[in-house]
Amino acid sequence: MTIERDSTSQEHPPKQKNAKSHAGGTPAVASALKHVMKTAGPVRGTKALLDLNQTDGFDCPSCAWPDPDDHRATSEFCENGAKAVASEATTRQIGRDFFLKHSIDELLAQSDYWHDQQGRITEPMVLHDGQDHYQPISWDAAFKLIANELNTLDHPDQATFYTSGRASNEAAFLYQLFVRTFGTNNLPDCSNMCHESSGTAMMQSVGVGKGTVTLDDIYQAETIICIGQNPGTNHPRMLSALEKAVENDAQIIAINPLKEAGLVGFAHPQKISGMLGKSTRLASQYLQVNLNGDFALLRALGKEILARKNFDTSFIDEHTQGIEDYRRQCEHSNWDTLTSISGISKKEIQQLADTILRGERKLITCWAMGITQHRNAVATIREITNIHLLIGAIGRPGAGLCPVRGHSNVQGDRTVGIYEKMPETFLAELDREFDLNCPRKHGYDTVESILAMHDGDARVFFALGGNFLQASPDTHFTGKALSKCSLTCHVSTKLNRSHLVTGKTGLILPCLGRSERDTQNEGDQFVTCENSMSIVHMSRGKLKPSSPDLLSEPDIIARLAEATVGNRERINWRWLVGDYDRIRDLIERIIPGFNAFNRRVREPGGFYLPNSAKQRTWNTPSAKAVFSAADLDQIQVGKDRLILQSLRSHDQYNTTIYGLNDRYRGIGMGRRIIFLNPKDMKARDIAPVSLVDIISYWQDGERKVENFYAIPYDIPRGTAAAYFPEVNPLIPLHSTALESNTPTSKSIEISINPVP
Ligand SMILES: Nc1nc2c(c(=O)[nH]1)N[C@H]1C(S)=C(S)[C@@H](COP(=O)(O)OP(=O)(O)OC[C@H]3O[C@@H](n4cnc5c(=O)[nH]c(N)nc54)[C@H](O)[C@@H]3O)O[C@H]1N2
Ligand SMILES: Nc1nc2c(c(=O)[nH]1)N[C@H]1C(S)=C(S)[C@@H](COP(=O)(O)OP(=O)(O)OC[C@H]3O[C@@H](n4cnc5c(=O)[nH]c(N)nc54)[C@H](O)[C@@H]3O)O[C@H]1N2
Ligand SMILES: [Mo]
Repeated sequence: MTIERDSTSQEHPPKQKNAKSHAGGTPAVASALKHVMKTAGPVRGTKALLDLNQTDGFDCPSCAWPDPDDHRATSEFCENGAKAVASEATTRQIGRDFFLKHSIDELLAQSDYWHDQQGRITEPMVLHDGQDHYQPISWDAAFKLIANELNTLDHPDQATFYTSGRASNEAAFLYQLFVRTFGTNNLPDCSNMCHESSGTAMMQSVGVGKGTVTLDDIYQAETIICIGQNPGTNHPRMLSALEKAVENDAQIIAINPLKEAGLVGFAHPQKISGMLGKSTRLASQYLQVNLNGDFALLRALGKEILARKNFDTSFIDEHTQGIEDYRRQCEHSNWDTLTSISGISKKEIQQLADTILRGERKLITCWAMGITQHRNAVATIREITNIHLLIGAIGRPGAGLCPVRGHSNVQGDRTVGIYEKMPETFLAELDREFDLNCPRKHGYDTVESILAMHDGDARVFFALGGNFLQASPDTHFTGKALSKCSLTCHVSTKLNRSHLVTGKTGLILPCLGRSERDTQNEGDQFVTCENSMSIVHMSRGKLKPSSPDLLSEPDIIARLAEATVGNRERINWRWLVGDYDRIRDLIERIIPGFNAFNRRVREPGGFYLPNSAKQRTWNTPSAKAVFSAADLDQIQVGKDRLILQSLRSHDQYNTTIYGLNDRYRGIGMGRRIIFLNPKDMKARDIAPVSLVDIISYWQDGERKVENFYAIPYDIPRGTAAAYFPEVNPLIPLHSTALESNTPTSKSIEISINPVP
């Protein structure tokens, strides 16, 4: 079985043009409309766009950046949000005929791009042991099959239940309730591969695992650092907020090994000036840091601030602990080491210090995967916090920490219990409310789930959304792990590679998408999501469901729960999903901050969940915010090796490939490419756009992917970049961030060999 088919069917070299100097503008509008009209058609497409991100419409499934509290434009979405909606609202469909026509092997030979192009899955499908085609199965039979598998395990811990971050609060709450009633905490999620490092670090430093700022803070900030993040592609609506901040005299600092167009400048696609191609300059200082050089850069910045004695003594005295150890670390570190590791000169770091120390020192730091997916990610995020603590830039207007979340409800899923290590207070509340005896043993996270499946310790894999095979590290190993299961089951909207590498039995349970009307016993329902700034708000789909046989995610979970664990005195699963207000009432009873949930979420725009660090209350053991004094810990690679990061192109949503271009980076018609520094290419005799194989190294041996086009690019020497998920086969399963166990998708030791 070959599972590592290229993500695209690329036989021709990609086209390379100059990278763009700003994001947005008319090309963004044109690209958005093209995708929507082509895939969803004028009627369905236009309706979807008019509802997108409106207070009474549905939440954009593309990212977790918040919508303005007031003054929403009729087009409160971005190019990439429109592509996500087009992909979901497509009029194309696949059902029994499609699966009868295409065998598993045929489907495996197609690219991820092709898979997404086929359309929405319309009915439940099963792949029986030994068969090479999926067949239709009734919903009842599907639930019976899963319940039977689950109930014949020796122990509930032999099943693992993944969640991708699109699930609503209602679906996620019900899901974790079912899983814990069944008897396990095996609730891995995409967050394990995403912002886990942020949550881990922030809990240690400031006692809360979420960002502490609102959009108003962004507008009021004097300095905004965007580090390890590419908002022009992944959070395009953030650019409007940054533009507004710049108009209010904020300085934006970009810290990124690549010159990303969206950080350099922005032409607002919904403003006349933007349409005419006039762009606002965003970053006033662009630091092209070495890959994984951020810790050294931040340590140097702290050293500089301490040397200037320009810190906030009263904040430090009243609110923090540990400054002495941190100061010692800064004093002992040496400028030459810090500048050579970071690749940023002392002068540039001093200029950065000048910027953040001006005015009232209202600093916000925004970060994403460029920080969280390294071995030292947790320590680096604590180092970001150190800078904020030094100048008291947290818990006051215009200042704070802003981990920019990926999936639109990944933060909400955590809030309502999707976590393999939920705290005792939460579990005790579940026990009390539902008269349960929730397991206390921590469950498997994503990497541990893969290992458990591989070792035969987990035998049933269930996924609420996502594309586990392609999103996980070490695609080959993960594929083997999944195929050792007795049952793998996916609740999905679209076909993906995870459906094709199954356990003995494979199931696909097709569900409604965000944009679609969800009708239950008591009428049409809405769901709720929590965005990156802790605003809980409603999302109501209005499009006609793409097939009458689809069920909503909450309904699927309720039926599965009923079939597996049955109703209990205090849980009537099917009754709960008759009206999602009933599920929200339960969330209100269990989770702090949700008081009057059903009333408040109906107010336009929703409501903020409380954030202790924003109030300068520190839920740490010492009740203080904690300075971190970690040792400098830098990835080292062998001679002639490079460090590779895997990132997103402009035409994809994680593993869903919308198209083959990466417009801002100047790449056309290709994904199987590797960006390299021209000098590194020359030193290896690699010609531009020639083919190379990439080999990665880890203690357990080598991994290889073949036939990537080498693209000369403005990237620090000794580093490389290629697209996720094409290079996931290179990421060793055991190469994870310390403390958060997040795969190190941004630092992979590699070498490249020209293809003879
Ligand atoms: N259109 C679209 N939107 C999305 C997604 C999508 O795939 N497509 N995915 C969603 C999800 S789940 C997430 S988590 C977010 C991801 O959003 P991002 O984190 O912006 O996504 P990546 O493409 O992984 O980009 C990582 C950025 O970090 C930089 N970087 C890499 N290594 C380092 C480093 O060592 N130091 C520094 N300073 N920078 C580094 C890279 O050059 C790149 O600019 O986006 C969300 N939104
Ligand atoms: N190398 C590398 N690997 C990475 C990363 C990286 O930067 N580099 N990033 C990591 C990150 S940040 C993340 S978040 C993960 C993402 O991991 P996942 O969340 O598992 O992956 P997605 O690609 O977002 O999932 C796409 C699938 O979700 C299904 N889907 C879409 N909408 C819905 C819906 O409404 N309901 C349901 N039930 N299903 C739906 C569709 O079938 C689609 O095929 O990947 C991680 N993997
Ligand atoms: Mo993510």
